[in-house]
Amino acid sequence: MNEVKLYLTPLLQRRHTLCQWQRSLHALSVNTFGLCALTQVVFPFYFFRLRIWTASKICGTLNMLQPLRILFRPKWMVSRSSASYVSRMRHLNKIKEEDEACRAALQSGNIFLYHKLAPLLRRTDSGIYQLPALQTKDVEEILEKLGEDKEMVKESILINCTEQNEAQFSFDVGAIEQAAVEELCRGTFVDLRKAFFLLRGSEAPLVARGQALLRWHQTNGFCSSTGQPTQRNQSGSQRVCHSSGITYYPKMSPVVIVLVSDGKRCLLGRQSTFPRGMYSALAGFCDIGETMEEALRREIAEEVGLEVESIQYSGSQHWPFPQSSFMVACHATVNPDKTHVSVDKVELEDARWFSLEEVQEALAIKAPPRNNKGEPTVFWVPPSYAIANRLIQEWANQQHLKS
Ligand SMILES: *[C@@H]1O[C@H](CO)[C@@H](O)[C@H](O)[C@H]1NC(C)=O
Ligand SMILES: CC(=O)N[C@H]1CO[C@H](CO)[C@@H](O)[C@@H]1O
Repeated sequence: MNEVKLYLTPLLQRRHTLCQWQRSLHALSVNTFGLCALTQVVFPFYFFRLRIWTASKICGTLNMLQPLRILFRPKWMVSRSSASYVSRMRHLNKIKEEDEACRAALQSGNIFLYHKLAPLLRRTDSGIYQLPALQTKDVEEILEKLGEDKEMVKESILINCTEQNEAQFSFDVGAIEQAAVEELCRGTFVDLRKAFFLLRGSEAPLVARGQALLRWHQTNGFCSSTGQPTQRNQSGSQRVCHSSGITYYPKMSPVVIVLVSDGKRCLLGRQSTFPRGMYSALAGFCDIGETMEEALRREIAEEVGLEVESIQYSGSQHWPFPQSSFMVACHATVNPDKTHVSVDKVELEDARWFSLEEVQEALAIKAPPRNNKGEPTVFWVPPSYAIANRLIQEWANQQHLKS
């Protein structure tokens, strides 16, 4: 079990990037398979990492060795906090799976309210927006005040649990008049895109996950095989059709997002639906049966007519717009002698190469520029909460180090 602790260390000791986190999970899942019970959360990453492993083979031995580095972490890095992470994940898994445990957790848990999928935000006196965590009994009281059945609160869906092991749920009050709930809760229901801009740090992934789960339940009420209604379990981690026996799990669509570089410049594109002046890394859905690397090469060939030479994995992110996507972010390079871009105008409005200076200027813009009529269009990139921003930032840092 010492080994297990060792692998968990990089995950818990410091605030690691998601990339490193997944790398750790990979080492954990490959090397301790059978030793420790892997949770449902780990499994998808296990398979996912195997694919990245393949990707790193393509890229060369350097990347391949990355998971191995974790094996050689010094002993002193083993921290006490690993126990609390494990117990937290086990607790979360228990309330996910066991209806009775989930009902009990709901009684003492926190609820985030949504109205037709728009989360409730509250503005503090200092002008900061927060995601108010309501107690279950408060929500029951609100329902009663508005003449609704307080038992409705049982429809809440488990999203996560806090570091203090308090369960967090999301609950959509879309059937009730919006203004009445807002008044009682001293908050406002805000469209998720706007909420993403207003919220800071860790609240954005939480609010996105809460919305994604609510949406999934709202759109998966019937079995696609028999047409019969499906029944959820208490936590909302699955829905079952009792006449066909099919179990449905919340889904994400895998999307690969890639920043292409020719060594000196990076390639950014825009769709006609993007806000004026905004360019981003190229992205596309993975086709069924494709590996991530295949999807990436195909998308770049299709969209801009370039052939990718090497791929490097950067990180991943759940992206709630327009629906749940699993964004896998990579850097890719092309041959500096073969950089002619031919844009597929059906997919993209424009795509072109940008210099480091241009990119640095765009990264310095912290809010969408006004771009009033008549003014020249300002080039800008997606905000920091989007993984595209992180790719662009990483590329700029790397270029900076090179020069
Ligand atoms: C879930 O909670 C843990 C802390 O218990 C946190 O580290 C993690 O980021 C949370 N996940 C989301 C999607 O908010
Ligand atoms: C009511 C219901 O369907 N509960 C199910 C919730 O999910 C667990 C497994 O994850 C099942 O064992 C329960 O029967």
